[in-house]
Amino acid sequence: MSKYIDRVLEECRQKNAGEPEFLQTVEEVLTSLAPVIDAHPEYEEASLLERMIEPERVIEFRVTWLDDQGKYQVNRGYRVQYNGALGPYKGGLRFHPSVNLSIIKFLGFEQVYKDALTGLPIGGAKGGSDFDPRGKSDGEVMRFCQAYMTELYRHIGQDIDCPAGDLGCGGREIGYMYGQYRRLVGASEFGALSGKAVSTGGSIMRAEATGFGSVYYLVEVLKHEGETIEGKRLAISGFGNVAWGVIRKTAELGGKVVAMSGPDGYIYDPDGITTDEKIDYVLQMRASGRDKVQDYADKFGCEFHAGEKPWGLGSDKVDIMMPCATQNDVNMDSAKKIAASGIKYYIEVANMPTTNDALEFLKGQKHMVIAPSKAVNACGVAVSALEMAQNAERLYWTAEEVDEKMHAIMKNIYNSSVECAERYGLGYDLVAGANIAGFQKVADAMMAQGIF
Ligand code: 2IT
Repeated sequence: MSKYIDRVLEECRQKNAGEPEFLQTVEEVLTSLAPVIDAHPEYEEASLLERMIEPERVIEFRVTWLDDQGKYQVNRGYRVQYNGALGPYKGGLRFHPSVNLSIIKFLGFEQVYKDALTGLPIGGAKGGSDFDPRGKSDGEVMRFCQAYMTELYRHIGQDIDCPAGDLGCGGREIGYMYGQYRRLVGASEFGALSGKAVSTGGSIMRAEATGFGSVYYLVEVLKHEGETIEGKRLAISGFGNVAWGVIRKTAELGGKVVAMSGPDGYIYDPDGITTDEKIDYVLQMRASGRDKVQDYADKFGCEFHAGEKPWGLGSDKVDIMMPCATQNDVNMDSAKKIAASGIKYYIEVANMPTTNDALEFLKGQKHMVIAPSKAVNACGVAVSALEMAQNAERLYWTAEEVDEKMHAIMKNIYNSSVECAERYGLGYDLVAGANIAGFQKVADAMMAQGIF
């Protein structure tokens, strides 16, 4: 590996010792860039990697709100404006008790290269709070969102930074935040937030985009192997918005999700989650706030495996595994089970769902095809950028128009990843290919813009 990368990684470890998730993603991305760095000595002269791993700006703030008992509650808010070389900062807000600076920096770093892969004019950012939306009343969520935006509004704007949702932050939260933003700036500036309701400047298909786009990417992977999604059986983790999109699009294209997990275990439904009733029930389970996937097994009378993940299922039951929950869902133990199961396709969907050792191990399995989340899940942010475009021209596009663009963007991400890996002699390596394709776009823009 390039000495330059080694040196930058070592400095990064020293400077950010308490940030394991952030170090994990920096290591994963930088180690895959060796052939590009070797081919471009000018990057080292320009200290490009040192600049890329340092966020342009980190904003941390107090969020004080009143709960239903009239008590003051204090949370910590973040916005990391990571890299604006390609356009206004863009990326979601995560509301979850696990949120800390390491998690927001890891998500922000990933977002820079994901956003670059979409080919759209957006930089990368991420934000959020350690606020836990579970068990909160609607009024409490609204007051939290208003308090969060009361600080954040001065840092964002349609040409500056456009946040959207992530875990724990969906249409309802974006609506409350947009309302507060509009009151504070005194203008209808739709492009300052994406993931809005279609009635107030949102793009049709934004809610479906991440899950649908992941399946469009999967279709390209299968095509490369001379296969189609018809009849394929999927195991996924998670049952949030992204999982729901994967389930729906897979069913529409003739495949079926047969296993799905939550914090309590996983369900196995050999008939698949394919009917409208079952697919809608996934949404209801999420909205209930119970966080229990067992409810599905109880309702539809299928197997439930308490305390287990679906990664141990064999190739007699599953063809494709797609982690759709959260980071580090698949560790070395799970990866060994996945490799031993005989399944061929491991398609990451959630941001960084695989630990670095597990990812390396899976990449080493010659019978498997591995696809990385920053390419697979990029359609969510891509449709957010399309929402910004619609807002800028004060028009709404039809579902067909948006879907056509989604298809084209995902095909282009897949193709450019394949091309980049081949160009640097790496063969069919979708993981390194995506990192290189994203990196190259950001690197070109940064080099062109001079020192900053
Ligand atoms: O991880 C992601 O790409 C997102 N949370 C979506 C970001 C966005 O700006 O739509």
